[in-house]
Amino acid sequence: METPMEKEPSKPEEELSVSNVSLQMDSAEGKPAKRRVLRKAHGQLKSRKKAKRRALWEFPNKIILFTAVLFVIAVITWSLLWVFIFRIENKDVLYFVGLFRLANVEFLPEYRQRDSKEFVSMSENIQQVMNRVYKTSTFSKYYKLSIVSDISSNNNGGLLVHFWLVFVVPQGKGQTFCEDCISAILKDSVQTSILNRTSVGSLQSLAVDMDSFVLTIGLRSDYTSTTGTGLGCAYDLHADRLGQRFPLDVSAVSGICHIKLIALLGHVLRLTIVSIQLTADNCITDSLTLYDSLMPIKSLILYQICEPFNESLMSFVSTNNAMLLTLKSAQIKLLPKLDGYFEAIPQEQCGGTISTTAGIGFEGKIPSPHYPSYYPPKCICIWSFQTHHLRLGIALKFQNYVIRAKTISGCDHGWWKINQQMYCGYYTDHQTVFRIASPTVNVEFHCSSKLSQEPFLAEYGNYNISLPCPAGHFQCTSGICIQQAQRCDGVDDCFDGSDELFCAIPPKDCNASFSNQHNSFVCNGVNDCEDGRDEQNCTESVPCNNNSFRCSGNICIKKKNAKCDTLVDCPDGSDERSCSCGMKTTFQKRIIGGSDAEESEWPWQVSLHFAESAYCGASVLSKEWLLSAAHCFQGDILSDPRSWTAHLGMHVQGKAKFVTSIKRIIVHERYSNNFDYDIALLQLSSSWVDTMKHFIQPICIPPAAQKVSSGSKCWVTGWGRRLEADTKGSTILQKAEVEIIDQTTCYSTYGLISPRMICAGLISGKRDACKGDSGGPLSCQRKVDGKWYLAGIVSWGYGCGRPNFPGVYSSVSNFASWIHKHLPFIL
Ligand code: 4AZ
Repeated sequence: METPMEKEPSKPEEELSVSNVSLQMDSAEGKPAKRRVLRKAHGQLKSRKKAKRRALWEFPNKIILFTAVLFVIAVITWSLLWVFIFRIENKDVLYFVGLFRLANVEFLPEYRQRDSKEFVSMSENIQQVMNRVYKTSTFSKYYKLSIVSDISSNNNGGLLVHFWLVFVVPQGKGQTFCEDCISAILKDSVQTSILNRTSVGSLQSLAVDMDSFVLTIGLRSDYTSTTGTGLGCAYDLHADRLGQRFPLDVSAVSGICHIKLIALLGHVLRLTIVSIQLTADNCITDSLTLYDSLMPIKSLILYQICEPFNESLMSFVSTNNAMLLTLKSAQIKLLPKLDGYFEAIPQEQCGGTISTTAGIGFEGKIPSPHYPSYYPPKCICIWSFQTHHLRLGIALKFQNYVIRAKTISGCDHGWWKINQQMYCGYYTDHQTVFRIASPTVNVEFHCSSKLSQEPFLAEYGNYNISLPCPAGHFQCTSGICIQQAQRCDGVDDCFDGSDELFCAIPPKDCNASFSNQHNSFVCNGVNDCEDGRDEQNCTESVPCNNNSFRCSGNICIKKKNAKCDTLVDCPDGSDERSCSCGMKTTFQKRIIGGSDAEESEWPWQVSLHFAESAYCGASVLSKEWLLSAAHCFQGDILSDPRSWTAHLGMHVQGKAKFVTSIKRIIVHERYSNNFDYDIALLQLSSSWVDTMKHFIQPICIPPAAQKVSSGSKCWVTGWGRRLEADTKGSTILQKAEVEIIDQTTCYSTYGLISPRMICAGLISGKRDACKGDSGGPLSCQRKVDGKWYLAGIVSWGYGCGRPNFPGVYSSVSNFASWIHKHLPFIL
């Protein structure tokens, strides 16, 4: 290797390039060479050094040096940024909020003041105990602090301690911090008292009521405003006099308002909402949430309102002497406004002993707890009835509720124990009668939902056990009695379809006069005659009677079945307002890793047959429209609507209650064979009619802003293959509960996940959609109103039920405006 020092000094440009300098200095093998150079160039060294220094500052070297300096500065800045900013941002802060009851401490009014010495000393004591517990736990290195945010009185004695726990965890480690794990640590530290075998344990010297312990994950915004560490609007309001209504007129001044309501000790709170203005259509950014505690504890939500209303009063009752309202809004210009009042009311005992009179008929009423308010969770009412004769039983008549035998799926709207038999309660849109054929009847009602529930009022009375309905009457499945003449007249007089079952429908005669023909034919919203004569003259104003429909504004139109037939018949459109979706009817008599569905359990499920074979699934949106996956109709042959039939109200494959051909297929204009925009609307050639409503129901379309959160549970249904290796689909409709998987995890599996796709399944595999399920529904139930909505459409996936490869669905909320553009009347 030739070294630069061996070159003539007369060529300084070559010699003094930066690379040459570095070669001279760094080369270990260059040592003998260096010596040689030193020997050779001995007398020239001084002058060369000078030349070198001069040359170093010449223009090209200046640039190189400048670049090197810049590079060093950039490296240092990056390291500092990484240490001080990114490393901090790569951490998540998790907030947990909870409460427990201290049984051995009496409440002092001073505890209401956070700066009082009583509050400070009690909270410091509790915080120290919690610090000790979490600092010695497996989560010690993530534990940051605990804060006692409130100490309040409690109707059952002792006091309630409300607290926050804060953990700082590296990003992605959050999953290990489940609510149950964090609460188990504190609970385990409380040694259950063995001596008196009560559920009171001791946390150091504090007697903690273990049954009172609740803890859930909380929001940062709630943490900052309830601990006074951030901005936000907060009120503490007291109902400290009985029989007085305290007005509530709140406008949120910033994104979130916390309003604590506290009643006189020994009483509960009733909040009445007169009106509420909320602007957006999703519960995350805009909502009024009522909590059954002083802190925003998720598991103690009583009710959540996410839409504006000012039509009728709604009132809610707490189970203790406190309630928290949070009013949230994303809007800056239009702040939410709440108008109502609250009051302290006595705790109510429901139930009683009732001896009926000798006569037949309804004679009294039993209400839900705190009627007409929404009834709170955790209640038991026991009524004991005694009739005067062995031949008389007890009948209970409800306007909006039905009692049915308990099934394996839980009772979410109250459960009933009637003469040792278990039943579930459900809300309906019609009257029902429940009869107990015994002169001695014991009725227990248990509130079973965590949320407040709509009130009910049951009328009770005697009935003749051997003749439940008067002579000349028919007993519907709903229990109500209708006149025999109303059977098989094409009108659902029972409201459950039972009077129209097993009826021979007279042939339709398009040439005869329509005045005395069967009701399911004339003015039913479907053109049964080719020229549509059966649907003409249906909407003219007529006198209101049994054969007309009453629009709002007291106008009656000739078309009897105008309500919710997706055709606007009333001049003011009132016949198409408040139509239901996402409701499972009361008339209820493969998928991988699923089980057989019950008949009518998924009334929006459709099987699409191509050339007479089951090919895809779909969901009912209205009497005339279905929603499915675009890829089912890919290519010239599959895109021809004439090759398809839709099978609705079906349980066993091939045995549908209603079959029709397809009139039109609307595939999303951006669908291009890669599963993105995998959505299509199908128009039916003929509509299903109201008498089928017990088997066929539309599902709700989620609003654009309603995103289904990861971890929530939904159901996928279909007649597709039950195993990846199967060669044909299932005969009975299958259902499987699947979990929504977060977008990042799914993306890390597939990579190809667009914002219009959501993933669901189990990380362990096993529960999934498979071939033949495509186009079918991923149905989720909304907590607020119990309605079912279509979160996804079965689209694709790698195999079926494989571990780490969840099913991929089209995210329906992303297509809300596309669907509404085509079907403006859909809910
Ligand atoms: C299909 O071919 C299909 N595991 C649907 C869903 C999935 C796989 C295949 C997801 O219809």
